[in-house]
Amino acid sequence: MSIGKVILGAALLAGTTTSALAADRARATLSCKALPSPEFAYDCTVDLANARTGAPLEGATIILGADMPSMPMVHNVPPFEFKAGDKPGRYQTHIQLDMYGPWAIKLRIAGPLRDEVVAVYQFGPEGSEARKRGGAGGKSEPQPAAKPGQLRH
Ligand SMILES: [Cu+2]
Repeated sequence: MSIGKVILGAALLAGTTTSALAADRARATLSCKALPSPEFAYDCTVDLANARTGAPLEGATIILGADMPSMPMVHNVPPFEFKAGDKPGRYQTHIQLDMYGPWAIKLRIAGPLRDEVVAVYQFGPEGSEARKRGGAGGKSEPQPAAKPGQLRH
């Protein structure tokens, strides 16, 4: 029994899996605007499309989860569900964070297709801004070191 055969088999399987998923991915564009009050509340819109065809995805369920990659286990933000917005493929919700800074936003999508999209956005007094992905887990971004007992909220 050759190791070569096993590796080839694994490579073929990986290739098949990748292309099958690629046909079914969603493209989600998130944009959040700060609400006048309360603090750290945002009105968020997602434009959802089939990544392969570009067609808007209607009738989807989208659940948003938020966490701070720089502060694991510190925040406990509940999930928020989007409702249909004012045009095909557009969804809308209000979310409540508890501080400004970089948030990893996870969108769990179900309905016409199933997908999970995660991206880091910088949330500030105006709204959200997509962050450029630098290496693994955004480690290239300078972050103030979080010392125990000195987390600022
Ligand atoms: Cu935090």
